[in-house]
Amino acid sequence: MKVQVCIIGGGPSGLLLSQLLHLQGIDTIVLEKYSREHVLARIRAGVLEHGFAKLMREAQCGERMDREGEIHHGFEIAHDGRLDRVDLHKYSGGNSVIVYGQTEVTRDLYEARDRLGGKVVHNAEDVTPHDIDSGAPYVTYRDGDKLVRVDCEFVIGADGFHGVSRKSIPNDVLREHEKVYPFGWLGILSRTKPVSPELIYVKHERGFALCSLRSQVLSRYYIQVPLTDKPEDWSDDAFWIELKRRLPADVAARLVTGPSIEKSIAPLRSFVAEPMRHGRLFLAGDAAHIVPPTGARGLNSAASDIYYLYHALVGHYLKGDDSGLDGYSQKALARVWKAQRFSWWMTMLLHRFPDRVSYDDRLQDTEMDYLFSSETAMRLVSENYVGLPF
Ligand code: FAS
Ligand code: PHB
Repeated sequence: MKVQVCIIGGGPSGLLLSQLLHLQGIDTIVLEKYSREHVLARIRAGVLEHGFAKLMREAQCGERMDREGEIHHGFEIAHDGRLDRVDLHKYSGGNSVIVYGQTEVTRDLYEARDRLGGKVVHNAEDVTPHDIDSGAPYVTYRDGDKLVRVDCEFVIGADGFHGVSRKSIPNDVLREHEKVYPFGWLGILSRTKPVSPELIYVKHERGFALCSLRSQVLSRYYIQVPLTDKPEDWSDDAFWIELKRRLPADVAARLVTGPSIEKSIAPLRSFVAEPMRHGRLFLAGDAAHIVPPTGARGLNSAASDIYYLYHALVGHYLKGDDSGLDGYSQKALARVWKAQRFSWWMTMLLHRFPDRVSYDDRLQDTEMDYLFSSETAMRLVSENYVGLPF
């Protein structure tokens, strides 16, 4: 089989790029390790930057997002028993975010690929890129006992943190930068009315918490837990009791609790792999970078990679211009590192670090005081949260 662009990974990054390129007449195939059901069973991101939403609309996948997603003009931070609001709309020059789950984004992308007759292969085993530093790369995968070869001109590694693509870059070329945080997020999904119309990030002496949502009947909550905890260590009741202890009293009093329909613990890490290109292989999304979810930058960092790759490949195929491809890694990393910085800053501001000293506590208090007493600080947080320009 021969295509122009072979995309490894059928998550949001791979699907969005495949859809955008297809609409420009560029032939792609997506090779996904798991079944569609498996991919769609994942509960992940919840907040979309306005740039991501724009890209979904350009990919003809934004209709349900615009119908069912919620536009949020701000969020709140609970600290020292009180709530303060970050007015995103006012301090970002009129921008906002859309609250719409990654699961639904991925579902919309799969359905759009189906509508266009896009080639998406599920249960592709042992996907392996070959000759990526030649002009004729190819990718093999196993379909049961059959070995399939896909000849292509470019390979896109959109296969997430645990994928094969990043590992295909030679060790003497690849540089990895990582910071692992000494705690995780225990998250639950419950068919309950959200405690607040906007997100509430919580800084508390017992640990971080987050009140989020997927709709007005589906709530998403998180609490910071030690890395040694497992989801089965936490009954629903124990989770609700702990969440209430971290919320301001008036918020806790109106919290609607109910059975969890999903419960998981996500470790927190900051990670960047450089460069994001080697020969004809280009990395995008979690294959190249990971952020702690505190700043809601994970999925949104993938969006700018896809935007740059989309325009670079259109430049190559439709205009004979390779400047986008040649400049991709540097341009993508410049924005990736800004998202890393913001996610690290939000994580340092809001979490209780096991090895903290009193100086750290006072620094957190000072950061919080500065944020809510300075319009400049508010603009800085707002422009990062709604998404820096692509
Ligand atoms: P993905 O990991 O989503 O997709 C990669 C795809 O490649 C997967 O479908 C995988 O099955 C496939 N794959 C892997 N190896 C393969 C191989 N060898 N061959 C073929 N296919 C292969 N971000 C936020 O903004 N907010 C959050 O709250 C948040 N929570 C998260 C919770 C968890 C547990 C995780 C893991 C991530 C979370 N993220 C969050 C980040 C997440 O949303 C990612 O940024 C987003 O999934 C990135 O999308 P992709 O780059 O497509 O990677
Ligand atoms: C979520 O709704 O899952 C979510 C929202 C904002 C974050 C992290 C997670 O910063």
